[in-house]
Amino acid sequence: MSATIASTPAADGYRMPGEFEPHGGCWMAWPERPDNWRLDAKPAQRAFAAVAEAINADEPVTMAVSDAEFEHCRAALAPSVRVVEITTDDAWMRDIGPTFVVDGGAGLRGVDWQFNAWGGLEGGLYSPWDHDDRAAQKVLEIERADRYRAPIVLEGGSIHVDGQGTVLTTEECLLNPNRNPGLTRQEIERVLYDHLGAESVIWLGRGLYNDETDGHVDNLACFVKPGVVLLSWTEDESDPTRAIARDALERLEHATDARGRTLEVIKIPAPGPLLMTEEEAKGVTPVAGTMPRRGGDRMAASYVNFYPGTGRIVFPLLDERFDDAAADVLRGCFPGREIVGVPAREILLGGGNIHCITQQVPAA
Ligand code: KQY
Repeated sequence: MSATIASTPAADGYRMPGEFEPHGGCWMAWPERPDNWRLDAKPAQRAFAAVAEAINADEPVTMAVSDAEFEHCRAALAPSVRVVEITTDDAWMRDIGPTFVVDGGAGLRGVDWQFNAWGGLEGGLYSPWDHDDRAAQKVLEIERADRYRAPIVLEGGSIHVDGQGTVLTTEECLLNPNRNPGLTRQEIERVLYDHLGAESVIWLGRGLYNDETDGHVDNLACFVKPGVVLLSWTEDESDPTRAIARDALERLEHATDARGRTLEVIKIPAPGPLLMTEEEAKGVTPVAGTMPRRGGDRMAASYVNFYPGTGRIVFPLLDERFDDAAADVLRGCFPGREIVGVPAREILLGGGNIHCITQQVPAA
């Protein structure tokens, strides 16, 4: 049973914890749509299964899947991964799942944001998206967690929090007219405060170059603990991502968090540039109204797009030239946690990465 509550998490004493805090589990969704995942999604399914297994060794994973794919998905995953039927339009649980909030005791509830497929009919990635918009409510039913239906369009990948009152986000996404055109920056901040139990927003500018989400922060920067931000970084002056990263660094260096701290910024190398090959693009079945895939397209690749499990960090292996260096940075950020890399190019080809396809349930 999950009730819909008319108040807000902050009014009820709930807050979104930092993702680096302990978890009770993790949700994912099974990829299927052939207009986003090449070769009928078979390579992506293998990649999702590897991510699920890597996380499930540390904390319990639940996989949402359609009825059509149920048996195949069930057979592809270890019995200890829970598989449940939930219809979705694609497989981005970060963006369609609930943002869980806790009260510091046993209370666990969820914020169900409105979802419009990253921009609705103004540059969104597919239509319709109504199954995705109902997914968070279904997850909350299964978790027996009460639900707040938020008054704005927002995807989970567009925010990070430090769990101590600070939200990190980008102007490119949250102020984009294709999300909440009637709302001012201050009105959006108010909704974030009310629904995340926060008091302060640090606004970065643009997200990664060519990120089809309109610049989700989860590809650019994240908190690794209160007061410390990890930033995707390149020294390559010819890469358009360079100016984006420099602007983010400057904003972070001048920011203070909700507790009045200045931030320590740790840089993690960006992979690539990584381009989609002709063969990869050809494997996607084009459908009018969905994001076209072309050989040579620059992909928005980042090691910041990892899953911080309670005991292990599951991060994307993307580029042999940088994978080890990225692992070393993550090891320094999360002492005592195992650092586990999973091949993730097939997830990247669909437009996101490991953080985008996962949603943590905080320990309550
Ligand atoms: O990165 C994400 N959070 C979602 C990416 C969606 C891509 C759809 N093709």
